[in-house]
Amino acid sequence: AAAAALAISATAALAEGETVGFSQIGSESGWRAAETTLTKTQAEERGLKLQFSDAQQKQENQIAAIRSFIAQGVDAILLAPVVATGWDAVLQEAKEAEIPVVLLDRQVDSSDDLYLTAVGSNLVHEGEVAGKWLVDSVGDKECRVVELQGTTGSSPAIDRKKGFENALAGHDNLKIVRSQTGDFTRAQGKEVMESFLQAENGGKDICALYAHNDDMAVGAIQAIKEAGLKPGTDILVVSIDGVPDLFQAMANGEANATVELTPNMAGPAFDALAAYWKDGTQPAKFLQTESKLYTQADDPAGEYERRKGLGY
Ligand code: GZL
Ligand code: ZN
Repeated sequence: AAAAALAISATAALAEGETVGFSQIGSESGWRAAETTLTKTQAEERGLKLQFSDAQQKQENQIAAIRSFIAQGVDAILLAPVVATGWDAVLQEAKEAEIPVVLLDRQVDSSDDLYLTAVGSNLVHEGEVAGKWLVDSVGDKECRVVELQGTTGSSPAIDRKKGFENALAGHDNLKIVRSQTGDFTRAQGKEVMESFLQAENGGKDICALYAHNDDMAVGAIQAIKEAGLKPGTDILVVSIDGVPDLFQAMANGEANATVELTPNMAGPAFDALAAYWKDGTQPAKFLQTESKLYTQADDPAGEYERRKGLGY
């Protein structure tokens, strides 16, 4: 009986001390940095050992990291996939090694039997919420819209574009006149916005900017100010993530709306893994997180304070 008890406690201990490999995209945005921080702190709190890999936005680095996690024999893999395609082979290798994979914040086009579950927002819906806010804000006024897209080929860039266009459908007074990737970064958001401003009569012909994330919007706000225009009034600014600096801009009247994306994707992921490790529980294939609209009417200064220091 004593030996059996010892064996059980050893198993329990193993469940506590699981090792998880995390293939993170990089640190392209404040939101991504917060996701990384929250994942590390939650792994610690749960007594999990986290092997962290920063892919610097390169899919080949993510694939190499996953292969090394498989070779190490980790107990699970977290993957935030930089783009949506090209994962079948490596996910098949993880499946054959019987290592569960959980997707964070972006989707893949692989069949869902190649991963345990995916944690993330409804990316199309986020674009719809942003678009609906703009449609409601401009009414029947003619509105030439410029769009800063996320990383080319990533599921957020594809889906947030689709959702925004869904919302504008039927409102012909709103037209997306320019659309280009800013790769989810402030620097490129600023650079591409500068080219939009030049191409649109110094920005006088631009009514609104839709940015697929707040970091590109913050960069674009800088460009709009340097062009001598007022972001938030001359050019409306709507984006997605809900990072502190966007709330700061909103409090200054320089941004108008953002759709919040929780950086806590690891919580639901670790919960699903704990249940799976315990008794093989199969979670739903998609664990959807909330998408909440914030505007200047929603105490942006308070929202800034609440989020500051959460690792953004
Ligand atoms: C969306 C996530 C996006 C964020 C960006 O789920 O993948 O990646 O919106 C980040 O800030 O670069
Ligand atoms: Zn919707």
